[in-house]
Amino acid sequence: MKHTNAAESLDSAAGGPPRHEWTAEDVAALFELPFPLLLDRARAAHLVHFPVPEMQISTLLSIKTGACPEDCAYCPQSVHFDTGLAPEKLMPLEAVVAAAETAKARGATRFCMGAAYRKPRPHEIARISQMISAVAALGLETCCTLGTLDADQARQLKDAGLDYYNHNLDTSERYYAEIITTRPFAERLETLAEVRAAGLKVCCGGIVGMGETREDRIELLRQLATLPSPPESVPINHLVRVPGTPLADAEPLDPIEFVRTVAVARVLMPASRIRLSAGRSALSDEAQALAFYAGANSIFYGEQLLTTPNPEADQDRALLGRLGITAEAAVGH
Ligand code: SAM
Ligand code: DTB
Ligand code: SF4
Repeated sequence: MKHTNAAESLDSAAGGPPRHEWTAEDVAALFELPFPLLLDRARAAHLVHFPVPEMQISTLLSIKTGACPEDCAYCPQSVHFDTGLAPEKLMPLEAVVAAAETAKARGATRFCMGAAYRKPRPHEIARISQMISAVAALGLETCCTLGTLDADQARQLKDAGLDYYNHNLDTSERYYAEIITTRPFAERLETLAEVRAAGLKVCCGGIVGMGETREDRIELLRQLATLPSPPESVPINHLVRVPGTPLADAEPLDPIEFVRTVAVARVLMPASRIRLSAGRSALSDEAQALAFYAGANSIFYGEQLLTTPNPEADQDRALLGRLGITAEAAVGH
């Protein structure tokens, strides 16, 4: 079969170095593989880098909520949409540390602090730097997502002890223009370059189920895999449809297509952690199990994402137990 051969000739799953020069045709050929063959390919890629069935567990905290000036059509925190969300100022240091201690006690190894900013201001960077240092001192990996950063800001966060910076491409460059008008796609690439230059690890992925086409998913994954270095962490979010946002009534993505997206991400970025990110509440245990088999090996753990619900921690513990997947041990600092 033509499409099978095309994809086979492109594989980095055989143990060779990850390749960065994927074309849209290459990526399309992977999507078009019969589902069992795609899973075989993803599984082979996965086992080269992750032979042990372990899940990396992150916990999210919204350290500054709502009233965001951006107009991201999916987001409950944008000031442009009435989602009934109560805005909250930047949290005090002690409250952030208390939340990080709880997350650690529950088994998280990474603590992600998210803020509804377009770009943080100097005094905000100073306060967040204190939070990063305090969370790192607990022995947790640290991650922040604060919007656009310039070179100085990225360096300040690095100096404070930040491990990862999350900044998503969200979707293809073409579809992006229909989803966000207040922040150009190119600015995202610039922020990612500054984050890399500062020596931070990159967490960068996107959202599916926003009414995009498969071509958009292909283009998103191609762009992620061909960044100058692939992101260490790749969150694949399934849109959480929030009433009041323009995407409240978006058609949910077929779970099989969702798993295909995870599997293709795994083949394209074999050494990265692929995170089954927002939207797990809408996926059955079986669909999640299939996504883990297809290469997802990181989740957000805890009842709340930033502003929307996530599966209960007990439910997740039970699911991982049923699947025989253990939690990755803390890395230590
Ligand atoms: N304001 C910063 C920014 O956008 O860069 C950081 C916080 S923002 C909430 C982080 C990411 O959350 C977004 O890039 C988007 O991918 C994801 N996100 C936001 N709302 C979502 C939703 N309803 N469903 C799925 N993912 C969502
Ligand atoms: C990411 O890719 N997903 C997380 C994290 N990065 C910051 C955020 C998901 C947010 C879901 C909507 C909410 O809870 O507000
Ligand atoms: Fe603001 Fe981030 Fe939400 Fe966009 S995704 S509206 S930048 S909080």
